[in-house]
Amino acid sequence: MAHDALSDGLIDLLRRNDPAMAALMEKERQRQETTIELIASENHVSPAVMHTMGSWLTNKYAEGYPGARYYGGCEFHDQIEDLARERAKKLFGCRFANVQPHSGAQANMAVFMAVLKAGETFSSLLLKDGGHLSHGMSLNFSGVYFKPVFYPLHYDLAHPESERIDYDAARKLVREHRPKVLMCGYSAYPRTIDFARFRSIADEVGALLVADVAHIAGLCASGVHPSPFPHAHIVTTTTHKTLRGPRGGLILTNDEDLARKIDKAVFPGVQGGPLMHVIASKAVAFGEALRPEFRTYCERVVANARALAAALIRRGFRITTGGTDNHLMLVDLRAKSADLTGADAEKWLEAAGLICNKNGIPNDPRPPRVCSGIRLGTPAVTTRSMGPEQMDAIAGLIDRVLSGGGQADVLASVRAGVKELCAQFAMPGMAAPVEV
Ligand code: DSN
Repeated sequence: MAHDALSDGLIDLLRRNDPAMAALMEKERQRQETTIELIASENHVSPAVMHTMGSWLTNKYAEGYPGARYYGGCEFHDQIEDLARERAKKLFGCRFANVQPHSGAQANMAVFMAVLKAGETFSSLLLKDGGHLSHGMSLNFSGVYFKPVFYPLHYDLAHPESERIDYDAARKLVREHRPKVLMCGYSAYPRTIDFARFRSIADEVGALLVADVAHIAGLCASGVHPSPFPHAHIVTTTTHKTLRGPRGGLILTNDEDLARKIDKAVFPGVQGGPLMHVIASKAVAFGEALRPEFRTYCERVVANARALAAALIRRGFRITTGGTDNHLMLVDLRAKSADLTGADAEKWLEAAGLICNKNGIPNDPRPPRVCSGIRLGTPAVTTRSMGPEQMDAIAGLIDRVLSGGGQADVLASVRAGVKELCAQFAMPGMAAPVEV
């Protein structure tokens, strides 16, 4: 399979300089090309985003911010970071952007450092309900150094809002515990987030509303999911999920005082030198996301998620909350077979070339390493130009694997079907799709 010239050039270079690494990288490229990526937090970046990261910009230290660095030689790095900041602000419609966080967790860490003191209380959703490690998990900095109080979902399957955020319970909890920060935004929640409602809850106790939109950032930026602004005081995100940029983090706000505190918390608070090659790549990705075709992409991501959820429901699977409003869904495998676990499903699907992650479902009776669900997302398959027809085909392949109980002949036959589908829908940077 032919690839963009820079990728092929890199492999040629490594074959001469580091054959062991060349071989591993070629294997990983082939794995990505010949499997269907359904991990909701992953995507395939454009060659421009990818190769900007692999550039001479990695050579430079640029501690500080544009116009106030601690190293010489930063003239063009100042302009690169300014370009990234300006594009981020335009994309999300806000006044201040910090593009330096190395990851979403570090963006959250900087926000905690900017607005909370150790031991202070904040409110968020539990990891097992769809939250995130950095939203108060007991082993994470957020749970070790701060005091989380968790608001619940509706857990009663007979309730019309079952498995969705229980906003009334969140209000009650916030009134009782008076947290300094109220967090919303999740890593396994398939429904629209009501940012205005969360802001009204935060305002009752003078809390800051922090929206971590890492998963839905692309959808928010393109207007396919409502924007966290003007409701959230602070917005954090990663740049590599639906936003389809390089692996990294970003913090946004409209408040000048908060912006100052956030800048200080990122550097020198929790980070040293910024990754300028990644910041440049963020700028390229933001530029791509500002184009009208990015909105079309995000609309197709959501349409594909709905099509995949509906196709799985038709085949006897239960999707938590009954469907999805965004790019992801949680499949409760017990409706298909009481014995089926998320761990087995992930393993069998991977063997068949369908890549996803096991995920607990709300009120899951099994421990997290086993669990009863899988999380599926459509950002990557949509980047490969797949549509609703392919979502139906993928649901059929998933059903064959999971109904086959991991049988080797079924896995081999589905693997062949997956390869056939992948050959028709190229990853960015691959040669044009080939007819099979
Ligand atoms: N680990 C990411 C996810 O898969 O959702 C969140 O950071």
